[in-house]
Amino acid sequence: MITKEYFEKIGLGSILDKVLAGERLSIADGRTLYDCTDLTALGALASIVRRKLHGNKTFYVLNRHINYTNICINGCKFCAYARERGEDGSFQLSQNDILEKLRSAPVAPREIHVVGGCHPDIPLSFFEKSFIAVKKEYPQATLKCFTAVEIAHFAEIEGISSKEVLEKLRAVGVEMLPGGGAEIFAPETRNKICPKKLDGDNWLRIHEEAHSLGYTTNCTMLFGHVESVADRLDHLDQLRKQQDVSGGFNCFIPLPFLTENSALKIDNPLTGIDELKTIAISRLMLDNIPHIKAYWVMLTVKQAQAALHYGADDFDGTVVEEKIGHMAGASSEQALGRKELEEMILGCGFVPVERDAAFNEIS
Ligand code: V47
Ligand code: SF4
Repeated sequence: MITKEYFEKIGLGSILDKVLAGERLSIADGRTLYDCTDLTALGALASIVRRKLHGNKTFYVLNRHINYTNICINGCKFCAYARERGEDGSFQLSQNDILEKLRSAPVAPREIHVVGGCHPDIPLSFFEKSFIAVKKEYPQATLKCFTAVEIAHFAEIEGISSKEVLEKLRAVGVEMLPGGGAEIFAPETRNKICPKKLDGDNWLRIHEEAHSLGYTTNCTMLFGHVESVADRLDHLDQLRKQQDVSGGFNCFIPLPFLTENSALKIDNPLTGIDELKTIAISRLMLDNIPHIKAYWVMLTVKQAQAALHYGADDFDGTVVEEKIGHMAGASSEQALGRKELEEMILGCGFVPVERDAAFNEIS
């Protein structure tokens, strides 16, 4: 048991007081947490928040990822997934391919997570038609489709506003946006890793528009590349400020940068300790976002299990087939079954709870 005296001794006494009182931590507090070398103490602090919100529960969902194309015009420097049109390894799914992938899932998914590259000419109407067909076959599934980056891309190629894109997608049953594309908001750093991508202000604007139309959305941060600790804290601060205004973020996913197949080379790649530290600090800084996801695909299953003791309360789900992380060199499995997910969560001392896409518990 870590005592108040111990937190005082390691310089975290006032932060402990704030956490116990439910007060917002400042960016300076975030810096103090990053400077702390006692990982166990950070895990204990994050677990106070995690247990206050979710007790002993750890959530998972029966989901299916669909990556519809890897042809992309953005050329982000960290990305090992994207290809040029016609390049070896490029792919583009048809409506039938999408349906066949769903039919081949071992269990009917409750959440269908659709993301891909910014393809120069797949029209929005292709997705409108495809989603109508998907909803007809899987009415119980929530469609969680397209990052804000893809929404902006559709707006551009269709010559309409991002809000109109969101309205059209809502009309065919899309209810959630995944959190990808946020990367790191700080403009100078963002320019170094993804100069052509939608900027941070517009990423946040599109999520605000989605929230105003009744979507719930997720948010992410890609860390462990060329960003500084100040960039990470700025990113978390911008997310929680946006949440104060529009309130629709449900879950934050910290994404550790996988370097193996990436053209972006890093002198000091992330350690497992940096990963857990950032997960714990995310839980502590994001006081108004209910869930923190331990995304086992990028973290590895073992590190995702450890993350449950560092503030994470969600294990994502079955996934079934994933390309973005695996093309970058992820060593994790392609899919996990319900039983495996439950056993992994139980093995860490938590209670597995099946959820739907919106985190409603399924009894
Ligand atoms: O936006 C790309 C990241 C994201 C690499 O909302 C990389 O529930 C690490 O956002 N190393 C897509 N990360 C994945 C994503 C996501 C995943 C699971 C659940 C949810 C959700 C969202 O993957 C991209 C980018 O930030 N990414 N390349 C890489 N080499
Ligand atoms: Fe395209 Fe996304 Fe890869 Fe960037 S991260 S190149 S937007 S697929």
